[in-house]
Amino acid sequence: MVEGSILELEKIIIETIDDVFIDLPTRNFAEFMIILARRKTGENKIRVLFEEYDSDGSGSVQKEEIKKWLDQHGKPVSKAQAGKISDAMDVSGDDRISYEEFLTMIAARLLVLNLQ
Ligand SMILES: [Ca+2]
Repeated sequence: MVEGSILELEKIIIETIDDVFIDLPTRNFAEFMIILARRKTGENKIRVLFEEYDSDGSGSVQKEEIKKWLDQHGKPVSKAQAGKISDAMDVSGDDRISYEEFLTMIAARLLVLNLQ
């Protein structure tokens, strides 16, 4: 995906993220991300959230970073669960989540929630 379409996807997400209804509590990872992103302030909530996961600043998120983040934020998961979450987002199969893959997951969930 070229940089322009990533920005386009970001824009669509930011425009719709506050409008969808989510049943609480949710066990859906994408919905949990939407809830967390809503609480962020500033222009780009989604990137701020992604950068929290990317604790080593590499530009992509690995399953160990997902586990570490969830453990630190009161949603502890096993290594296997973190692996499942990561595999679900990892469209390209390179074992790391790019920002584009992260956006794609959130956009897909927003679309489903919008259609309900
Ligand atoms: Ca990383």
